[in-house]
Amino acid sequence: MRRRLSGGGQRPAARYSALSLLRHGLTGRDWPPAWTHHDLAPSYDVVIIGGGVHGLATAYYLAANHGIRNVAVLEKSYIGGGASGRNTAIIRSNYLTPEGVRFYNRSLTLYQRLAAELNFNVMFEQRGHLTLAHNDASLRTMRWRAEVNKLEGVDSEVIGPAEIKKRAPYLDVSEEPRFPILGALYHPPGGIVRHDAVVWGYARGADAHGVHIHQGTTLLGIDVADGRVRGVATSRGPIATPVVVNCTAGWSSTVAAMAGVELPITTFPLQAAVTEPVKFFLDPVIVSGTLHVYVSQTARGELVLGASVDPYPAYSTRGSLEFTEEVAAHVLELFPSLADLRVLRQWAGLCDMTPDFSPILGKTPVEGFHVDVGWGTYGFKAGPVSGEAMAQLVATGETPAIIKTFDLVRFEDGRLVGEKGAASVGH
Ligand code: PYC
Repeated sequence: MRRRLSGGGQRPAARYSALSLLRHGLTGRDWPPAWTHHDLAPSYDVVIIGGGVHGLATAYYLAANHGIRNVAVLEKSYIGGGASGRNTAIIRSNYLTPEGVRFYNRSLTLYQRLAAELNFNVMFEQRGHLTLAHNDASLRTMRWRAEVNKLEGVDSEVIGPAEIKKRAPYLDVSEEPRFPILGALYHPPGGIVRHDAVVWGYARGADAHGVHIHQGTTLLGIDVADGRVRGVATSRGPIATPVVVNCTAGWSSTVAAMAGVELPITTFPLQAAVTEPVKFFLDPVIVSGTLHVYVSQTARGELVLGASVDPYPAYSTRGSLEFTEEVAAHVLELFPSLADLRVLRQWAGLCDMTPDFSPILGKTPVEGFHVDVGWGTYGFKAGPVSGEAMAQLVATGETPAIIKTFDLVRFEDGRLVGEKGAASVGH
């Protein structure tokens, strides 16, 4: 049975004692819901489309930072069921452009304090991040990134094979591989987070502040009249609202088209896989752009493996044998001793790629219709900063400085923010 949380803005966690946690954990009974079910209200001050990390963070910061609580988050499936639950949860801020570094670093700072802010363990482990260079061109880009990072106060440096070996002893740094490792961009603050926990933490926090989270609610249309948003049509009925924030991934251009806004986005699947768990041996996240692969080890011991986006635009979230074969071959070039490890699962998420590999954030030509989209393969790490900035935009009507450069009109003005060089892998 679903129960309404009492106490208005009271945080649900405050109602647990250590003893009740133990009782719930052992019996599995009577867990109070972390967020509540609501009927659809006829109107909201703000409607957010997409119940992933971006949508829920925006809702949370609207309520927590600006006192705007009459907010609905519409999610057509279950929260975190889209790109937020399908990424490899890598957090880092070692980007290439000063704007990108500043932006992602604010997110990393928010991630560092997120567990305390939400009173929810998001399991952020800052175990370091190594981007390997296998040729002179990559080494040059790593040096470039390291210098931009340092200028922005971000801890990043290029290290050689001996230092790499100390940080990841099982990596093959010998001369033997087809692509020997010449060096790496080492980024100590980088790491991994538990993506479900981030989504659930924001959802619980937003709910405790009075936000309505509507799962199983599909957006059918956006009502625009005289150049401004009036409301939305949903599978559960219409809602009147002056503000709609598009926080979707995969369907961002479809949603924008409902408001008559065209986005320069192409959608590609990005696959990932997880192996059986093994004893802990890998501290940092390892990325190789040349081999198109990234590897991290979870607290449970599984290896999480990822690669480039699929080579064709699609909306499929199915895995492919080509991916498994390629990712396995490339991981084994880096870690030959993993040859007997079994892949347990693979999946795909959808990535909305923009021409410059930077997101699109802010206002659109339709008044009241805002976008937080175009994340390509960088979305999850940007959830907190995007939520914070989009909430500020909605609350004040002013675009915050930290996202100004990522506006939609940059594609008309030719002000691209090229971040392809900071991709985990070549896309
Ligand atoms: O940008 O760190 C990243 C990343 C990892 C997987 C996909 N993108």
